[in-house]
Amino acid sequence: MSEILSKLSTAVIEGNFKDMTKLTQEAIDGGLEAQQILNEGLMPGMDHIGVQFRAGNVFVPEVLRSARAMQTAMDLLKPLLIQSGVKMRGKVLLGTVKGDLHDIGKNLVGMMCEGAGFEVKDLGKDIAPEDFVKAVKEFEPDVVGMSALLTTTMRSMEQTIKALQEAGVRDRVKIIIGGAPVTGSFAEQIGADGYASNAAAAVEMVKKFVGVA
Ligand code: B1M
Repeated sequence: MSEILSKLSTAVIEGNFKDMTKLTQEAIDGGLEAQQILNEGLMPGMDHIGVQFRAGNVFVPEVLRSARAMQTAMDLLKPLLIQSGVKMRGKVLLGTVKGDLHDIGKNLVGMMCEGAGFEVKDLGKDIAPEDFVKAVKEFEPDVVGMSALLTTTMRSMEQTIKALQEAGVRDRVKIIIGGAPVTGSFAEQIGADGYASNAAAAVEMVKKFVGVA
C-alpha cells in the first residue's frame, strides 16, 4: 500500500477528520484514482473500526469520529467517483420510523454504510410508512433500513412493512431493522429480513444482502 493510502487508513481509524481534506487532496494530486483511495485507503480503516466496535474495543464516540473523518474524505471523492462512472456497491434507504425522533444510531448506520461504499439515502426521522413507500419507488434501493428507539414506535416498523407490501414493492428490497428495543424475534415476527444490533452488524448484513460480503 502506498504511504498516503496507509496515512488515510490511519486517519480514519484515529478519527482524525481535521487532516482528512489535506490527505485526500494529496492522494488525488498524487495521481491516485478516487476508487483506489476509497478501496485501499478509507475502507480498510473503516472496516477495522467496524471490527473493533463489534468486539467492544471501541465505542460510539470513536466510531462517530471515524465516520466523520470518512465523510470528510467522501465529500471530496464523491464528485470524482460519480464523474468516473464508478458504481457504488448498492443502495441503502434509511429512516427512523414514524413517531420516533431518535436518529443518532441510524445516522451511525448511514455513515458506516457510506464508508463501506454504499449509496445512502437518509430520509431522516419520524418517517411515515407512505414516505418509505414513495422513496422505495423513487430511489430503488437494494436495502431498506429502519430504526426505532421507543417501544411505542416499534409498531411503525410493522406498519411500514405492511405499507410496502400493499404498494407491491416489498419484494424489491431487503429490510433490516434495528434500535435498542428491537430484537431478532421481533424482526421475524413483522416480516423483516434481518435485525442488526449495532451499526457494524448492519453494514455486514447489507453487504450480505447485496452479495459483496
Ligand atoms: Co430518548 N429515550 N426520548 N431522547 N433517549 C431513550 C431511547 C430511552 C431508553 C431513555 C430512558 O428512558 N432510559 C427512552 C425509551 C424507553 C422505551 O421506549 N423503551 C426514551 C424516551 C422515553 C424518550 C422520550 C419519550 C422522552 C420524553 O420526551 N418524555 C422522547 C421521545 C421523543 C420521540 O422520539 N418522539 C425522547 C427524546 C430524546 C431526545 C430527542 C432528547 C434524544 C434524541 C436525540 C437524537 O437522537 N437526535 C434522546 C436520547 C439521546 C436518548 C438516549 C439517552 C440515547 C439514545 C442514543 O442516541 N443512543 C436513550 C437512552 C439510552 O439509550 N441510553 C433514550 C446512542 C446510539 C448510538 O445508540 O440509537 O441504540 P442507538 O443505536 C445503536 C443500536 O441500537 C443500533 O446501532 C447503534 C449502535 O451501533 N441501531 C441500528 C440503531 N438503529 C439501527 C438501525 C439498523 C441497525 C442497527 O438497521 C437499519
